[in-house]
Amino acid sequence: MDARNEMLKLIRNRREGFSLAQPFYIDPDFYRLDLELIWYRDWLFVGHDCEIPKAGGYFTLQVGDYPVVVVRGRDGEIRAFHNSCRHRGSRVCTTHKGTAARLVCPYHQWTYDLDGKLVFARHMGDDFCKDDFGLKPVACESVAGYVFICLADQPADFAPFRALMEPYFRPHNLVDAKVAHEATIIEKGNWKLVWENNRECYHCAANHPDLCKTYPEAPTITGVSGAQDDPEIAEHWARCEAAGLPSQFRIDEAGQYRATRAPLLRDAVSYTATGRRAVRRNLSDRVSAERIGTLLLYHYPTTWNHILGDHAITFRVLPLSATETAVTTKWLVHKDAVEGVDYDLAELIHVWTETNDEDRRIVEENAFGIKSPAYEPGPYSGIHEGGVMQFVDWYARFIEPRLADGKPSLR
Ligand code: 3BY
Ligand code: FES
Ligand code: FE
Repeated sequence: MDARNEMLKLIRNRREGFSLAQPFYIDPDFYRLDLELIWYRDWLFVGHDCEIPKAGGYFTLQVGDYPVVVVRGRDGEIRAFHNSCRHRGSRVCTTHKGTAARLVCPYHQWTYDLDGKLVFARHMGDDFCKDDFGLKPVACESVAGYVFICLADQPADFAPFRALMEPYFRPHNLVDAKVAHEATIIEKGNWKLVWENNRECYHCAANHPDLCKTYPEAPTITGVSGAQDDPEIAEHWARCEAAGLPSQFRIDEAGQYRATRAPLLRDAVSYTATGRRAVRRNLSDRVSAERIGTLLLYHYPTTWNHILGDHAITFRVLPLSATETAVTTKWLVHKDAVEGVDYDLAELIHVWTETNDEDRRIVEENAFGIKSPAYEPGPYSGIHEGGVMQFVDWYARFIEPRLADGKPSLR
């Protein structure tokens, strides 16, 4: 049976409330299907506007087989292109990030303007038409300081996500922030294991000693419910909303993204050992850091986020293979906050550097055990792992119709 039929069968026969069958976490053919049916079709968070504040600023990334470059044009617009030269296909931008007046291919120096137009190609003859060989565009949207791309020819409508997310994020002024630090770790586990781990705090008390000083392990915070089960959360939302900060739990119909604000323990302001702020200057001049807790956003399959009053921590997930996933974390502070004066970098990044490493170990042990021929799907906790079930349900519901839609997939 080919992988597509096998996957469809396993999705249709899966036991709800149980983890997925082994091939979803280890099989290279299932991984290709994830790439084709999810990663190459949906909106993906790639980075922040503030990372490329000036014309000519760019960053690159790799999504499966696709190298992509994201660049700010002279008109201030952020655009994305396939990072593959229209001459013979070389990668045009070869560094992780940079600044350039024009994008010059290192192979034979074909030169592209920041809007992708080919402006220079040496010795191509009189009948060569440069207009036919611009860089291929990739759909690109920017919302409240977050840049998303979509590799599909016909991307899904981005407007509903924008409408949900923007009011929550706009007050925090991330467009005007700066990245104080970024770190990428490779986790030896399938991207879905990274997400399953992220969507519960059942593991927190035993694994995250530093995070647990300020982040509540209550399933009402990480999971899918909220105020109806937890009066403290209801009170928190009411207070923040009265201060002009949208806070209630909102999730889209398909369950692909949600935003909500959550209180931290003992009114902590930041993820530090004491709960006191890590950055003296607030992220946004319009938002106090006191008693606003953390603004949580996830958008499957690429990002989860914590926005505090003094800084923000954003996460980007990119799959590398069936059994490897890159997680990039960025710590954002006010653009005028000064390291060593307004914040101590080691203190700022401590909790999430540790937490990420703790999560990496958990995910890798999970992946290790799942490889055993003795593995079989196990039951999620109805009390603590509602968020994980929600993720797996989203995945199954998202991929099933695309699998069923019949096109042959594997080369
Ligand atoms: O980053 C997070 O939000 C998740 C939630 C619980 C634990 N984990 C760190
Ligand atoms: Fe880019 Fe030749 S491949 S200039
Ligand atoms: Fe964790």
